[in-house]
Amino acid sequence: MRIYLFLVYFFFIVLSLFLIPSRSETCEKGDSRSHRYLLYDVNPGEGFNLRRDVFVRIANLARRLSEMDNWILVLPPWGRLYHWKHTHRGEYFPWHSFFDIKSLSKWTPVIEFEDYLKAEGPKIQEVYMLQHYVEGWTGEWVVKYDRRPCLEEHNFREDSDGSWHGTAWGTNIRVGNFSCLSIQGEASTLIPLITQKDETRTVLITRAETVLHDEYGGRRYWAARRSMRFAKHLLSEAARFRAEYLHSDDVSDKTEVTDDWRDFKPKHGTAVGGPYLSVHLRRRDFIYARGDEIPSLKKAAKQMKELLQAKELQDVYIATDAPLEEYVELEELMKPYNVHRYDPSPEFFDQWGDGGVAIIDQIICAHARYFTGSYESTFSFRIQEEREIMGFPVETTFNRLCGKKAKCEQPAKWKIVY
Ligand code: GFB
Repeated sequence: MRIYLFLVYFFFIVLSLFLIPSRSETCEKGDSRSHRYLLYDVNPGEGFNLRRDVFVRIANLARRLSEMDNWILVLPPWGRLYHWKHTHRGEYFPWHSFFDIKSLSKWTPVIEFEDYLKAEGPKIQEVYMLQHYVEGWTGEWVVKYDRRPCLEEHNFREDSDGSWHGTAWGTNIRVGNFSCLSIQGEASTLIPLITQKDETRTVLITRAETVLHDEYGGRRYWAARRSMRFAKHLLSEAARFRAEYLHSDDVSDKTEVTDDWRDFKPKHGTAVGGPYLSVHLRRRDFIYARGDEIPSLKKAAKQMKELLQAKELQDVYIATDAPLEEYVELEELMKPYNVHRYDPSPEFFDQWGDGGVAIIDQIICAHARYFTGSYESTFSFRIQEEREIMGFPVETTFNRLCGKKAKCEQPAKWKIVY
């Protein structure tokens, strides 16, 4: 009898293992009303690659929230940025235009803004616009935030019933509460505020660049960064160019990656790179903003030639925002070496815009045997990170062109950690 009871008990235990869904299954298949959404935005004046850095900060906040409850990060569409002169006002690129959404979701659950609108409609319960303290940092560093009068203009207006309305990424939205928040702290400093009311399911943080990284250069920083893989259509267009003009492919360059970034942890020195030098030469506003640190075209060409000679290479790929006439001048100065740049077809440009071209430039620079960038450019920093992720020797990555200043400090080596 005892044996019989034991067998019945055992049968029910095994059955329950099959019938009770796992936590991840309940999250994925759960009613969307049980989801909570974190939206964020960045100061309109910030460029593409600082925005990518802010994503890492907020992805790590979202990850912490998703460990506590069913939070999903909503990806802010890419509109016309200051440098994106070919992108029309009112035109928005969803994240899958540039990045691999599945890959991002392996770090923290994400959805596009258009899918948020489908799930929730054009409304958000709480909007916080972040700002610094008007009095600046006083005394020693303490982590804090306070609701304060707004220091800057914003596009949210209060209605007679105490609710608000405004626009987000070209969509009119209704807002429950809007407030300005002076903050001194990291992204996770916002957790108590975001989670303070159980009934709050949708929160938008604007000016998200105001908060710092929780651990810049740490494991979580790199995990979020590694999840930021480029969209496959951009990777294959860059691969086509590399094969056609630079004798470069992932097998011979030793830059093959696994499908899932979580399994990919190469050692420094694994990647070799294609037989070309790559250069990110930032021009335009940098000539005024970082004058002494940005070389003249002549000085840039001299440094590139020295590198080509030292590395015994014949080809240089130049990623630059320089106007065409400057690039033509550079080609002349670089003779007899072969100079390459990515010149998008009108179809490519129509479909993926300035952002698509910037990413193709970054992918090609990231796969070179040796890379050198521009002083304090976030465009160059993201290329350096890409090379760290692929396992290039450190000395082939953290380099920059020198300007007219005699002292030319090379970039800090932010090495990958797993
Ligand atoms: O990416 P980003 O923030 O880097 O801004 P910085 C530079 C923008 O210029 C990119 C274009 O998004 C591109 O649209 N750009 C720059 C390039 N270099 C290249 C290139 O090699 N190829 C292509 N295709 N496009 C910050 C600005 O720039 O510099 C700030 O974001 C401010 O607004 C600051 O101006 C001084 O960090 O280089």
